[in-house]
Amino acid sequence: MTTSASSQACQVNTTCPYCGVGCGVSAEVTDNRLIAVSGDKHHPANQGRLCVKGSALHETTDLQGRLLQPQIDGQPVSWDQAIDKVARGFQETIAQYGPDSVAFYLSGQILTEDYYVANKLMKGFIGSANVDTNSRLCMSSAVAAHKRAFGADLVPGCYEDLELTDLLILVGSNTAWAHPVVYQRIVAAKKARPQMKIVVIDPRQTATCDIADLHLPLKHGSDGYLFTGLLSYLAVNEALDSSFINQHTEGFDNALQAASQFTGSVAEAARLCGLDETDLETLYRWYSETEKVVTLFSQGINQSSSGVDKGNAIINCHLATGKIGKPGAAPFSITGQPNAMGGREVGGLANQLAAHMDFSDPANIERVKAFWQAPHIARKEGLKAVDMFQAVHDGRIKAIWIMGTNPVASMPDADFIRDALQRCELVVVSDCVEKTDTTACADVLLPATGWAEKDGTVTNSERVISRQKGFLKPAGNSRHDWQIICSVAQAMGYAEGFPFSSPGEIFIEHAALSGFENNGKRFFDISALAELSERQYNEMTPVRWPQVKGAKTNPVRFFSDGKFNTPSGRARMLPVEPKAPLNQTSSHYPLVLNTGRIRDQWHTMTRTSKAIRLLNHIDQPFVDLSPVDALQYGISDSDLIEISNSLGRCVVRAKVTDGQPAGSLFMPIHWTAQFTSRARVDSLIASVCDPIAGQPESKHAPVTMRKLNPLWQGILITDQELTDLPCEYWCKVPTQKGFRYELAGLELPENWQDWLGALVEIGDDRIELNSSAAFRLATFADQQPELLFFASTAAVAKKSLPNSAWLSKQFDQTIGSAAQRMSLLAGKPVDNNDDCGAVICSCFEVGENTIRQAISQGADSTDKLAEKLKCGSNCGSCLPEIRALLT
Ligand SMILES: Nc1nc2c(c(=O)[nH]1)N[C@H]1C(S)=C(S)[C@@H](COP(=O)(O)OP(=O)(O)OC[C@H]3O[C@@H](n4cnc5c(=O)[nH]c(N)nc54)[C@H](O)[C@@H]3O)O[C@H]1N2
Ligand SMILES: Nc1nc2c(c(=O)[nH]1)N[C@H]1C(S)=C(S)[C@@H](COP(=O)(O)OP(=O)(O)OC[C@H]3O[C@@H](n4cnc5c(=O)[nH]c(N)nc54)[C@H](O)[C@@H]3O)O[C@H]1N2
Ligand code: SF4
Ligand SMILES: [Mo]
Repeated sequence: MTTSASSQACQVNTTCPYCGVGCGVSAEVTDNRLIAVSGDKHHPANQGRLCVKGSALHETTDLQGRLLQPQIDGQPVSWDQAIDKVARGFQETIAQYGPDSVAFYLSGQILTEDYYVANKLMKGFIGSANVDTNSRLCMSSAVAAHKRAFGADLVPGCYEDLELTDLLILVGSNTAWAHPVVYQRIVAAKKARPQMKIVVIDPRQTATCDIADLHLPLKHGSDGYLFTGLLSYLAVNEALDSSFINQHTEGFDNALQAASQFTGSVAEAARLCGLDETDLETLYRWYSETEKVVTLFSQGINQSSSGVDKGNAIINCHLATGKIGKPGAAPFSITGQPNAMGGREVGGLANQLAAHMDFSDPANIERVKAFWQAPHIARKEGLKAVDMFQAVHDGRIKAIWIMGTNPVASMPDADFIRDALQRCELVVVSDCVEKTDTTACADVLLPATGWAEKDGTVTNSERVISRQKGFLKPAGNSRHDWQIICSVAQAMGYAEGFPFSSPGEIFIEHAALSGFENNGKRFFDISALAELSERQYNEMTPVRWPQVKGAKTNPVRFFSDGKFNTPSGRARMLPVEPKAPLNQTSSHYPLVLNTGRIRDQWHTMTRTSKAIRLLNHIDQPFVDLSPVDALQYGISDSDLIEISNSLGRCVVRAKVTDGQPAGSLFMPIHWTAQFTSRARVDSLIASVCDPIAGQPESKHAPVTMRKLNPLWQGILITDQELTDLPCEYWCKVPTQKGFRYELAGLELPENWQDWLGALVEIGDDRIELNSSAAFRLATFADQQPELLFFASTAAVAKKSLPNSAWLSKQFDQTIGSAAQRMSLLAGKPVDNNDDCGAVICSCFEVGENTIRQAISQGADSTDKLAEKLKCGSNCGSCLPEIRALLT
């Protein structure tokens, strides 16, 4: 931390709390306020870059909506009361029903130190392994594939490999939107070495395809066939590395036999994947001809009922060709959350014990027990997320503590999850936000400090451990997650195991455990960091593990020496029998629903929705569908669409796009009941899981759709935060000074004013316009708009409703003159050039119309557009869309 002489201003180096790229952030702080952020030039992950979400961090740290005080049954209480309630609740449940009647459900977004104490409390002191995390929904297939192949959950490579490689295969990963800074690094590498080939494997044509030499839009869930097909091809075409196979692997024959049995020829593999044979052969040929290959995979692989096998099918190909452990050559599972890796290192999954030790070896259990001096060590695996909530639903688990995750929105069969929590005797939720779909089900709410307030470490996708720094005071009465857990542990009588007074003390114990009786047996070893003083911990710069005590050097890449973390030291190749997704389409549910992320929002939007400009890019829940399906179902752009199956029903806007294959829909995961009437996408996802990993098949749900025919549509802008509006569709969009609600109804209100009056107070200083087809009303206080309401019957809505972005701007302005008032009521800008269109570049708020205009005036490249409008020149996330406009 460097403090300037003049005031309280200082610069703090910390880490971004969003994705697993793990970018270093320089925060400029003055008087306990975060003024600005920039990329940390010295951080190895981003070298100064930030994406649009990272660049907007300083717009998300205000206290609006924060949970600031503990609550029991909705009433504010003191910390002592809250801790006592949780500790007694857990103790009494355990006393009556045993340790497996309680559970913790954690998150890849809490810090390593938080994770460590939660895991220690449950597995060493309560005596159950019912600790699972949202990483189950995210990384557990990759974890299991790593353990099967390498003997431990090890990511062999690092980001540099993505730049050094000659063939980069991005499979089931929309890197451009989900890992934007890694994507920027890839774009720069491709620019410097255009001969480097990039292949995207994804049923949809995503923004990531923008830089691809080849896009393979395979059939949903068919990746297993693609990679067993590749292994067969490599064998047939003599592209194997026999000496690597012989010296460093086992199981090759079985793996190849299975591959040949299911996908013996390119033609067969192409047929099973629904791909053009020539295209598939191109990929196979490139793979066999290229020494340096990286296969980067993400949720399109992991979130599958056979995700572990898919991971191993990918790894098999790298092992069979020796393309691993070398610069520019590796299978690369990229992590989603900022600290899913840290959680995995701690052992915070129900089938792990601690520090890369699991329950399969009794010696592990004794070792951890001795190290922790644990009074009640867990001796068997606990319940994985889906099974855990099933047990909550049927009453086997009676008390659950949820920390840093929003399962009522993000778990499959989300309505069942809500139901489970409503039945549960004791639901404790730690969150930094007061109102979420999950906090709504809590008996006890514990206010956690948020990013900028909390202190500890996170590990990113390339095994780099970085410090997150608490540079703002804890908001209200919030406390750090590790502190809350330690207080509960102490109140349960376990003070001796939880004596920690700082995250540094916890980290040092975690580091020591990783080295305890290790002697090279466990590759996860950060024992050198157990020597850090409190000061060194606080000043720690990013460091990649392993960090073995006494080692002269620590490897950047694993397996460079051909040694794996298995008993034989060899990597295991697995026989993979590819499988289709478990739930198939039918005549009732003929469409496949695919789900995932958008560029500017983070998960359930509790934080990113605070940065207004992040809602400029996409502000409402939507479904992407192909022009073919649009025609067949009679759907046009922005129509209101109902997507449903036997589990649930969602209502969203249609987006017709060429990038979407026929028969397949795509919905974002972000919108919850806090933001819209009905778009929790997980209410449509069945809880079918991979049998080994327990990871749900979140990318594949058979559904049907129909167009809804609203009788009216409207826009309401007010400073009041509303939910459950009385109409078929509403969507809340935070604006600078209030909230805009996009509305649509299937029934026409008898009287607009009454309808509105039931929701909000209507002031006296008002202007209005009332006709049979439209109703408009604006109220003012001191020349400031207080309420804006525009509603029209469907027949005229398209023409008569004003542009939402323009109307939002009016709400934030002084409307002084009569002319301005009339223009507002007319719903039209005085100057028509005011409409810049949908925002493309969120960093500089540049709209589509502005960009189109500049293009027509001769700015015919992204560089020229950047020079003229600055668009695309900061984080670069919007470059794919700008390029699309240029063509
Ligand atoms: N902006 C933003 N970034 C994020 C997040 C966020 O919420 N917002 N979340 C973070 C987290 S936790 C995670 S886990 C990562 C996820 O990062 P990604 O996995 O890259 O993101 P997703 O959008 O979930 O899915 C990736 C792609 O998988 C494709 N896919 C679906 N089915 C299949 C299939 O059968 N085969 C193949 N090959 N592809 C398929 C989808 O079409 C989608 O384009 O993103 C992280 N980054
Ligand atoms: N259909 C479908 N479902 C999916 C996915 C998909 O692709 N498709 N993706 C899955 C994946 S990969 C993931 S990772 C999950 C993500 O899903 P969730 O984890 O449920 O989503 P978040 O919104 O990140 O939830 C984090 C919560 O923790 C709070 N929080 C933030 N920081 C802290 C903190 O420091 N301490 C505490 N105590 N609370 C904090 C936030 O306010 C928020 O309420 O969704 C999964 N669900
Ligand atoms: S890529 Fe963006 S969201 Fe991910 S860590 Fe970097 S700045 Fe944060
Ligand atoms: Mo994730």
